[in-house]
Amino acid sequence: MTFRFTTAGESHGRGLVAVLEGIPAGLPLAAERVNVELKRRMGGYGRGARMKIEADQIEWLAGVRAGETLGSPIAMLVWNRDWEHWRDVMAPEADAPGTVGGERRRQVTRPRPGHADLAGSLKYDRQDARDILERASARETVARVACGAVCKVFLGQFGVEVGSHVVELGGVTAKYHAPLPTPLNQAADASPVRCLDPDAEKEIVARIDAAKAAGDTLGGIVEVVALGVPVGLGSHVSWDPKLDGRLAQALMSIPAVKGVELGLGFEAARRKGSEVHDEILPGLARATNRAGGTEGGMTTGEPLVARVAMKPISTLMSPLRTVDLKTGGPAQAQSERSDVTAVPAMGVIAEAMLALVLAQALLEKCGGDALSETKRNFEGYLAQVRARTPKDAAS
Ligand code: EPS
Repeated sequence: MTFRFTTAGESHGRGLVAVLEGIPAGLPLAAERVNVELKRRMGGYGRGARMKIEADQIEWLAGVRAGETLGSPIAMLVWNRDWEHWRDVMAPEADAPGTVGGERRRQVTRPRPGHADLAGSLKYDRQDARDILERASARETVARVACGAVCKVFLGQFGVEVGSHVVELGGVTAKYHAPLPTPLNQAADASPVRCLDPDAEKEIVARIDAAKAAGDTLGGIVEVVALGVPVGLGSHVSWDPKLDGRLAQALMSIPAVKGVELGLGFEAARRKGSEVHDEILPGLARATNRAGGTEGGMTTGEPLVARVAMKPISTLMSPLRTVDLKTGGPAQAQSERSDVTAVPAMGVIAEAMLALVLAQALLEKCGGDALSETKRNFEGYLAQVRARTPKDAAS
């Protein structure tokens, strides 16, 4: 069975659609399990007024019956409440009310540096950059989080748990000591910026307030973690099934993300081999997890640990220089309502992307049209791995 997902929808359009294909039949699935993730994504100190308008919830369109998946594509719909205010601007009809001389209200012709506005307008030959930014908007990640939430429920059946926390925001670095609290998200979600260090949290909130007052925006770094991942997901045999590469692509595709590290990441390049590699102990456990849970493009059985760096949001209330595409003359970039930071929300999106990659890799390993079949295959594989573990593991 092919595993894939796709999304459709514009930020101020009618709504967002998510389609996820490849989840086996028989997975117990309730809308609340998805909605709880959508709610988490809407949170975080530093979000703008838009999140006060929306109340993201899914409607099932397909793929679920009587509280269980059917094995068919799962389709979910999230309406945009804000669409009511944008009906004329976003109307699909050519002659929508408010269209004067073919031009819509709220045109964007002064592209924001850092956003998709300019490259998209040129590539797609659009006069109004709204044709680009409506889809480039991070609003699309609602649909990703919906698909990721289904994958989290699926992974939960195999004892895999995904969480995240903010490790840096606006230049403030959080201090925390391993091991991470469990459940990680319960601890992280208790903080307005999803940070485990209360001192850093205070400083981050202050920096967000200062950035807002200055009309500026802030970026940061999130750590996303998967616990309970079995050894051997992904493969070394070719470039494209390598799990580390797939994780990097999935996480890098999140809007505004500019860097992804696994384990020590860039720091590994600065250390000697003896300070990087994770020694193998009796019982095949590891002394450390500097690799971040992958070796040779496969999971090691240790926690998967990725760090994801997000640049500051490109809509600035004190705008940067740009060019007006209508006149060709210098101008100030468009400044519209936006967020000061969305780093806490990005952690929730990173969890979704990680869950999507892991669910696909687990299904590649174990297959199964029905959850019962996937579970049988999973147990069989774990038994095979256990049989390879030396009997005197504890010594
Ligand atoms: C975004 C701008 C803001 C954000 C939006 C992403 O929206 P608006 O222009 O409607 O105020 O709130 O993010 C979301 C709507 C969301 O759900 O995350 C942008 O320009 O990318």
